[in-house]
Amino acid sequence: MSRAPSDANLTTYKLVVVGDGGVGKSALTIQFFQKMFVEEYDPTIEDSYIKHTEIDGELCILDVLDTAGQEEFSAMREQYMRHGDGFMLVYSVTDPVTFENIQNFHGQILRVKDKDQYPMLLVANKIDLVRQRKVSEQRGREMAAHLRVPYLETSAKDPPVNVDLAFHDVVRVIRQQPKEVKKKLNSRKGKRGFRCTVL
Ligand SMILES: Nc1nc2c(ncn2[C@@H]2O[C@H](COP(=O)(O)OP(=O)(O)OP(=O)(O)O)[C@@H](O)[C@H]2O)c(=O)[nH]1
Ligand SMILES: [Mg+2]
Repeated sequence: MSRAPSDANLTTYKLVVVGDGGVGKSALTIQFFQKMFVEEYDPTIEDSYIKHTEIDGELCILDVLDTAGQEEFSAMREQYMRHGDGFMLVYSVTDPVTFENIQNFHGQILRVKDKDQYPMLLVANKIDLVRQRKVSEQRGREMAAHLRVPYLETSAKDPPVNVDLAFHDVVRVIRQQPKEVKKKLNSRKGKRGFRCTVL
C-alpha cells in the first residue's frame, strides 16, 4: 500500500459554479461529489465542497463553490467571483432566458478579474429533457465560440452525462493558462481556505 502524499504537495483549484436559478448547478455539484441526483428544487444560498481528485495523473484538491442563482442573492456575486480560479457557466437547454444570461455572468467575471479572458467552461445542462429542449447545441457552441470558452453538454440526472468531465475540464482549462497565473496557484499549495464540507 502506498502512502498518500501530504496535502502540502497538492495544488488546490477553486472552482465556482454560476448561472441562473434552477439551471442545475446544485444537481451537477451533488452528482459530482455524492453520485446522486437531487430531484427536488431547493434554492441555494451558497454551498462549498472539497475533495481530492486525480486529473490527468496529477492528484489535486478541488474546492467547489455552488452559488445562488436566484436574483435576490445577486449581491454576493462579486465576492465569489473574486474567489474563483475557474468557473462553470451553467444554463438549462430548456430555458432560453438562462442561456441569454450567460453573457452577463461571463462579463461580470471578466470585470471582477479585470481580464479579457479567464478560465471558464460553458455548460448546457438538462440535455436529458429532449422534448422540452429550446436551446440547440449549435446555439450553445456559437455562444461558446463568441465568449472564447469551451462547451460541454451535461445531464445531472441519472444516468449522468459528462458531469465528472465538466469539473475536470475546468481544471484542465485552468492548467492551460499562461505561466505567471500558474505560479500564483502553486504558491497556494497546501494552504486551505474557508469553511467547507469534507466528503
Ligand atoms: N431532468 C433534469 N433535471 C435537472 C437537471 N439538473 C437539475 N435538474 C432539476 O432542476 C431543478 C433545479 O436544480 P438545482 O440544481 O437545484 O438548480 P440550481 O441551479 O442549483 O438553482 P439555485 O440554487 O436556485 O441557483 C431541480 O428540480 C433538479 O432536480 C438535469 O440535468 N436534468
Ligand atoms: Mg442550487
